[in-house]
Amino acid sequence: MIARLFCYLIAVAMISVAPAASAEDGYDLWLRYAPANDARAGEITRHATAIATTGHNATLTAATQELQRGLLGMTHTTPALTRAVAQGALWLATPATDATLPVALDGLGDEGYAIRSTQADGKAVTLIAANSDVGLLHGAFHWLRLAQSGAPLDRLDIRSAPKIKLRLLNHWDNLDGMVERGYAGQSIWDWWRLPDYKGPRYTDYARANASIGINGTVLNNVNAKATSLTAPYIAKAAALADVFRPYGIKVYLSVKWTAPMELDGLKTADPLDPQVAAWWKAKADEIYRAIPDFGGFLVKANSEGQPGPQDYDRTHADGANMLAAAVKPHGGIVMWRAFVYAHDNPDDRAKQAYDDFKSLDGTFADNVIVQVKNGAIDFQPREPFHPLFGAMPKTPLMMEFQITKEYLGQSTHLTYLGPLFEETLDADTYARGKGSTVAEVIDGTLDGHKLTGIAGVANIGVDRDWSGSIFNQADWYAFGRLAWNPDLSAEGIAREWAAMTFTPDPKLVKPVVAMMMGSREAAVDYMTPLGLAHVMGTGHHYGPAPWISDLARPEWNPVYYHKADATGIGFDRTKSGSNAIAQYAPPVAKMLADPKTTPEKELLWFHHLPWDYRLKSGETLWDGLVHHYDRGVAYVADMQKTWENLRPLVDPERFAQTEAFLKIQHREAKWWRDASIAYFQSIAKRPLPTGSDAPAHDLDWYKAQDFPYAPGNP
Ligand code: GCW
Repeated sequence: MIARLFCYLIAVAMISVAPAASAEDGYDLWLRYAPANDARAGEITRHATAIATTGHNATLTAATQELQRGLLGMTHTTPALTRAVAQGALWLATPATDATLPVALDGLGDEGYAIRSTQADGKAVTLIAANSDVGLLHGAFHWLRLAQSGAPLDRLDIRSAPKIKLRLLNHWDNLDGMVERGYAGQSIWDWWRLPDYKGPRYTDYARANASIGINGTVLNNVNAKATSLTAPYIAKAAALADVFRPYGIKVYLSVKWTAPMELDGLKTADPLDPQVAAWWKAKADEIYRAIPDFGGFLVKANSEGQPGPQDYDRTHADGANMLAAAVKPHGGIVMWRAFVYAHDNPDDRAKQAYDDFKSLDGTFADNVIVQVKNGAIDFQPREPFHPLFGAMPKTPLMMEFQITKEYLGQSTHLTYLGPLFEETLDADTYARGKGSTVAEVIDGTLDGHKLTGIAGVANIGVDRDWSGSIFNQADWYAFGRLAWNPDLSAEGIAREWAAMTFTPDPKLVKPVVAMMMGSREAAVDYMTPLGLAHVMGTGHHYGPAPWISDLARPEWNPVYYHKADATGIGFDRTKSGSNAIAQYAPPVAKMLADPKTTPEKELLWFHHLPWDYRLKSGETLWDGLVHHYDRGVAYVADMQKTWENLRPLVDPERFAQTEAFLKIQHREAKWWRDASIAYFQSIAKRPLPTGSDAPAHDLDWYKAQDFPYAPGNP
């Protein structure tokens, strides 16, 4: 009896100390499928009494399994898979499985879908229809998004097709597991144990990406090693391609220009040398034997020390076209990066990519797409759109965004990138008159291109939460959603994400979205207000170091970018300076020629102005600068308060992570503010405006900070 009681007590104790089965560590991303309340669960169940489909293949299985997984999570019941439609069924169909469908599929391409509440055999059903199975998978994820976020499930009539063809992640993952500019731990590619061991995480990666419409992934760093093109590594990439294929995701590789020399002892990598071209053709053939749907190559050439065709007095187009010919017979493409600037070019770094590429317009092969960063320098908290957008009408240009936050607080700052992406996509290039947005350049509508693309440098690593923080997941999510449809709003995307990641309860969604929406501007305020840029610490880019001036190359030094001196601050890119503004279409150039018509948020990017220049607010530039820093810090303090109020609505683990990270962000925002003010004040020699506190330390203290082990630094 006593023994039995003892056992009972142990059992009770175990129950009370065992972690909740639903402990949240972020691994499930936005695919949590958390239990819905009774009313909502009933509603969801009524719209998914069964899953009807007659097709059979890995992609369809992925779709039906995802629906079953989602429904089990949300409603605690698993609908049966049936061949015949039942009342209330989710019906997945393509023209191949069902000759007559009560919905037109034209215009949906091979990745889009329609979702419609309709009748079949006299029964009310929700039809998910597409031209292809991958379209059905995307449709299934859309339906699950509606179900998870509390949206109505009846009277649906949705049609959706991607506006951009290539929607890719770029992994800057090295073969040794280190991720360049990665803040979420080591690479998720376990190269060592591939191809034999394909862990479950690869499938979850594919699910997450397919759920937001990403259809390709470049596995390795653009600072590439030739080794990734050897037979063992091709086999490893092929193993990953096998996992991703059912999810509609293709594999691509970054290549090192001198691979033919390094791997097979060729004497040159000259793109016009027939032996070099033959080597690449044979290499492409070898890759396609292992990966029949291989996507193609991504190339960083003649950039930051990487070799390239210019080493042989050839152009970027010569290089790109030679590689393009190698993959062309297999339907592959070449993505050639325009991120170039040279140590021996004394001209403004912001001008160099345009100067190198503009004249090559029209000379690229038809399976080459030029990949251009959103701005002309390098993923800064804010950059004006890159002048190449709109300037190469005969060449398809693809966008490169950085999802990993090299310059925006790395893993711990909550700085939602949706508004940054949106701002660039919505920017008007005026290239073919008013309304020629960057989005229209990259979705091909402006100049009639069919090959279109957008890439995001991934923020993914082996951390349980994938992205280094729960809120960084939103950047991955937003990138995918905007890649599918660049016209979506960053705010709407944040709403979807917050509802799925936490709860659809408006008591959470509203404040979380409000906090996210202003968070990037806050980072701009405390790091690089009014158009300042690239004042981060050398190498690791973590934290402020606007004083650095002693590095070998001028453009490695923050002082190069802000040009603060006794007379004022900012980079003169007008006629009196580098004249970078002339690279923009005339109406844009005209607007930027005058500080009064330049958007104030980009002021010091284009103009060097006196410290007492009057801002639109009436305050001096110096006072305004200080107020921006103040505002940035205050915003983070407000986010801390908002988050604290949400404690009852968020699970403890994810609450605690964000709480701790906001504390770090607040401390670092203050550090940014104080260090920047201490430094600029030593040059401007003006008092702080009334109400603004003096920096906590003197300038020397900030200069003495050192971060030898900051993550992500190659
Ligand atoms: O932003 C800079 C980074 C480098 C990166 C480079 C690039 C992969 O600091 O780490 O290298 O851009 O985009 O090529």
